[in-house]
Amino acid sequence: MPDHFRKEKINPCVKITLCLWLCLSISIIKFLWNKSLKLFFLSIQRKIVPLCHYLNNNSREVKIIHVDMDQFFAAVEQRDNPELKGKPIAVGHDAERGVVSTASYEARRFGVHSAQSIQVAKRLCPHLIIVDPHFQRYKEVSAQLHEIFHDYTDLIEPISLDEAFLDVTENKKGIELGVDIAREIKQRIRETTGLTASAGVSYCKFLAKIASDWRKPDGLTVIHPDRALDFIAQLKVEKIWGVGQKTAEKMHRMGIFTGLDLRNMSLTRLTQEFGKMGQVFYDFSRGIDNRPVISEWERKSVSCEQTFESDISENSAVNIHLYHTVLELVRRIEKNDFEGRTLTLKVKFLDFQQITRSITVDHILRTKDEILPLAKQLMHSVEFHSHPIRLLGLGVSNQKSSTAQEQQPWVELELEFEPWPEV
Ligand code: TTP
Ligand code: MG
Ligand code: MG
Repeated sequence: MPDHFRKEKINPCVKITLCLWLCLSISIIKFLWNKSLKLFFLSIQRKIVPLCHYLNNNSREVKIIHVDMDQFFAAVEQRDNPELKGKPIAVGHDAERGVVSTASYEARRFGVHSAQSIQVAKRLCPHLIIVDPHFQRYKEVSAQLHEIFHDYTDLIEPISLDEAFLDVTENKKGIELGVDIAREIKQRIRETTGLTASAGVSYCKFLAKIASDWRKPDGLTVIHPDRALDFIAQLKVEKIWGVGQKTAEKMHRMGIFTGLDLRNMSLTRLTQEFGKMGQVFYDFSRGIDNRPVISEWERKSVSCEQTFESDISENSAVNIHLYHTVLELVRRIEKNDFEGRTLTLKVKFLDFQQITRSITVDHILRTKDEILPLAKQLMHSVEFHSHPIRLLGLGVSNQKSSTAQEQQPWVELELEFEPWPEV
């Protein structure tokens, strides 16, 4: 046999060295992947995905309609009692601590608005007529609206009783233009309920919502993809989703007044100043909003959570934060018209260890006075003096009625907690 066909025996020492080298190289690649490459690819992905989605949205010509009823509770009251038509009315309980749910447009001219104290409203508008709310009627109208929406699409995301997003890209009637569907829906709402609605049409939720508010009452506004960037450029930042009073003031201090000013800010600066919302503002200012319309989205829970700048372990600090978390939770329960019977406390400690504690009662949890004592009771079971807290969350779930036997105090429960953006 010629020499070059002879198998060369590899020295066992060389074999072991090669194996060791291989293991070491794999470990180094794994380490690098975890530490930096992964972050690098993630950051690229964060930039590319919204862009692709945006382009994809445009090429598919997604059509989203946002419908919102005009002066909803007040309009129902004026419809059902013609004597109230054309008059300044506020819906709410005429009590010392009563709050305005909504005001008719006649009353809004005097500065009366939702969430204002009834007493203040009466001072602003001396002829104001206060009307008790009739929630059953508002719910009935809401059901009628949804019946109409379903004739066009099943991709409906209700936001509140008087408001919903509809994805009509593929609609049941095969109507090509979103604006034609919106016009038809408005017409049918008027015929069926005797009330007016405003609608906005665009290729994403953020713009459709702004559009429905653009020409209230009885408005219909379309923001075409080709016009979106110009439209956003002149938009006051206060109109942008997620920009509340505090954020708007901060933006003004940074010299940001319009969508164009926002677009001129770097992503780094926006995330430095606004945390997670920085990315959202960055995208919105470029007309990018890839949130889908989630059909018949039924909330299984309502929750909120807050991470503290410095960890807390003092009784007084924990009590104050618990109180504020309860207030935020109550606000969200009201906003979502949510009915749940189980309260869950979530606590994350300094070392990132996390626990949840839940308690179920036999009535629906709605008010601060109902929730705060339960939250304190749950907090009582948590040892935090030697174990400082970095995050506190509260959530309400369990919409089904529960009997006394079903009550399971102190059980652990997993809830998807929603972060609590500063708006
Ligand atoms: P909105 O749609 O915010 O307000 P609106 O329909 O009264 O007026 P607009 O024409 O500007 O849309 O809210 C819908 C209903 O939700 C409103 O009629 C009453 C209720 N609501 C409250 O109870 N409290 C509130 O703080 C708000 C904002 C609304
Ligand atoms: Mg409305
Ligand atoms: Mg609304």
